[in-house]
Amino acid sequence: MVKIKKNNPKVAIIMGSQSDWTLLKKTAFVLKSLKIDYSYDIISAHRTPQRLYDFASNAHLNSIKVIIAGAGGAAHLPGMVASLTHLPVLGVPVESKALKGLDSLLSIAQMPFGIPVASLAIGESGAKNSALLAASILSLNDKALEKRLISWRNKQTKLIAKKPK
Ligand code: RP5
Repeated sequence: MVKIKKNNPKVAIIMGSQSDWTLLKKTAFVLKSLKIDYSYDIISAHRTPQRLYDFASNAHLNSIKVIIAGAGGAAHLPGMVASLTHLPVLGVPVESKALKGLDSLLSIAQMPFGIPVASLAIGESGAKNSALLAASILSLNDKALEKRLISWRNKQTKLIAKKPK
């Protein structure tokens, strides 16, 4: 059973394999920069199906409000988790060796009607944007976070030069 951490994180980052952590760490970094608590666990749709079931069916009973699920190849993790919870599931397609993540993207994006997964871009942009999207969702009910998110966005805008060097 995946234990939800004692600081009552609102975001759960889950990933199909240890090998996904290099990418999903970037999600964690953005969440941290916005002062959002998160848990992070390896849950494989294929190798640990019971762990997946336990986590997904109990997530709403814990503090979790948004689930970020990263997986590569036959990336069934986000969809299977979404099938077991009504919480929003954000899917991050990990770049695979054989097909550069196109397989991951299609596995995550092509969900049947009734069980939605919000699919992000393949790789780093998707991983980082999943954290920003989670922040947007949480900020609907959290004014302090909303302020931090707006300030993050403003800082980003200021960093963009008007002319290329
Ligand atoms: C998927 O298979 C994982 O999400 C990972 O992206 C991919 C490869 O896993 P490993 O063989 O590196 O464990 O389940």
